[in-house]
Amino acid sequence: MRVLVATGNAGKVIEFREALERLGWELEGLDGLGITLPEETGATYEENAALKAAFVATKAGLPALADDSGLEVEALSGEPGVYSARYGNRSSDLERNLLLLDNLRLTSAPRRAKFVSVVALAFPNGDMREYRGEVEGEILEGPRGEGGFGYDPLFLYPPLGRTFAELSVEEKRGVSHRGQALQALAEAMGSTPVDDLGKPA
Ligand code: ITT
Repeated sequence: MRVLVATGNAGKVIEFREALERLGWELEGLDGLGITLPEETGATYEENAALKAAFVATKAGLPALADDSGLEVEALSGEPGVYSARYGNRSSDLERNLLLLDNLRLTSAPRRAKFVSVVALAFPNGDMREYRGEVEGEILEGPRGEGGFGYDPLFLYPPLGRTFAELSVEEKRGVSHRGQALQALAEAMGSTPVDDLGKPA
């Protein structure tokens, strides 16, 4: 089955491909299709993931996968959360990481945080399935590691004693928010005959 990956984030594409390889789907990016993702006007991860996946599935006439995700930091009342990609209107991962560290310097509260991911699979007939994953960790006082993307270098995963940027794609998938959401999707899809996909569940 051909499935479009409705994201402009190259890091997410790598994680989608690695996690869903076993389904045997042909995962394709949006390059060359002339499709621009819609503005994320939703107030929740679920709304934004559905918005992106449904928009692309309808435009392209193919099933489409999207992820909406974010980092929720306890000492910052859950910020940046659903606005993680636009935190402080900063335009790069590095600037957003520096802003997060600055904002945390002002507080002595514990640096507990969680990543949340909602993965949506939309079909051109309007059918939609969504899967959610969450993982808890701590925000370090400085970056560690070269892998991953976004806030990964600041996110310590205590059971492994490493940041997400210090894990391989496979290791990150085994414990991460997105890995969990994609695992739930793969289990549900793996047991669904291809002919039944796209029909309301
Ligand atoms: P698309 O909307 O095109 O998929 P995006 O990067 O804008 O890409 P989101 O709107 O879902 O995606 O924003 C999620 C942000 O949360 C992302 O840009 C990162 O800053 C952060 N984030 C989410 N998952 C992450 C992860 O696994 N590792 C590090 N940062 C992550």
